[in-house]
Amino acid sequence: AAPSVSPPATFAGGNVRIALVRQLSSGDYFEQWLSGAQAEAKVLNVRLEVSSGDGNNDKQALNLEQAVTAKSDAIIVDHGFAQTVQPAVKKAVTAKIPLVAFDVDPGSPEAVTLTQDDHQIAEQALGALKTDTGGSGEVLYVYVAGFAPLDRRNETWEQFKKDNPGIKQVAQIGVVNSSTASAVADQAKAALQANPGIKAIFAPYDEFAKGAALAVKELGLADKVKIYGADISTADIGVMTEPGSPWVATSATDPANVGRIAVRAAALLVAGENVDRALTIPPSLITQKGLRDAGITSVEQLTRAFPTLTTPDVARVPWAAS
Ligand code: SR1
Repeated sequence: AAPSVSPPATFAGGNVRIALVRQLSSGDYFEQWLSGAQAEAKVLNVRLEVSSGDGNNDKQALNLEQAVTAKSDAIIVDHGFAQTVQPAVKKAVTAKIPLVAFDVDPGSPEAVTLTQDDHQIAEQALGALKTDTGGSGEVLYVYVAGFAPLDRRNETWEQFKKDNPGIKQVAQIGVVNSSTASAVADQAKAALQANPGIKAIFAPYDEFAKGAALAVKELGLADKVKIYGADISTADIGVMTEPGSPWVATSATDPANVGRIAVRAAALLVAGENVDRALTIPPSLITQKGLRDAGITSVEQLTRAFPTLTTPDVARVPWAAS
């Protein structure tokens, strides 16, 4: 649709600067998220100044302080640990720089928080696990504490185990670094060899699920052990749909859409527009069978099959075409 109003004068010269301060940048999820954010920045004629802590929380905090010192017009904080991010967020609030916090608790009510519905992500994946296992069996769980989305998914997992006493977590593994999938593959191999009764793996991050899939395939267990994950990318769709793949279900948003929303919310704040303080993006359950039956091979095709993965009304910018 055509825009309903003209852009505010501040946006005319392309000089609005939005700092995107990331904790992590490698992996399919983070790459797609960035491409969405960059595409939206282009549409809105704003400069997106991107930094990454590359997994180093102190470096991310420093980058955040630098964005404050540089008087960015708005800041998006993408992931991070509360204790390292919150002191710098306070400085941004004091400097009256509008801030959007994605997947990290900013600790300041002035900031807009953006999340995927992580409880629903875990519920959808675990619903599939329960259906397939009949609600009983040994499960390998992949988790690293401290990442807000993983912590929320963990809350759902803890409740799920209480509600389903037939489900037994026999091992927990997990690592987040610049080669998460291969590190998780090594850990998963060891856990599967030590626990031959495992029939399901709950791996609620696509790098975890990819690593688990590698381990299951290498051990020749794909008929016996199924994987329930989170997130989606074109590469993930390839892994899920390849012949004999053990990755049977994932619950996901479209990461590029979430990146777009972050930039829209930041731009609205720069323009002094109202933005809901908490933006939560709902996921969809994507199954191996659904992908194969529909012949879906890319995220582009997926978003056409699941129109709810695109949410143009969340943080809609009235002066941008949609
Ligand atoms: C290390 S945290 C990884 C998660 O962040 C995003 O919320 C993605 O959904 C991913 O699973």
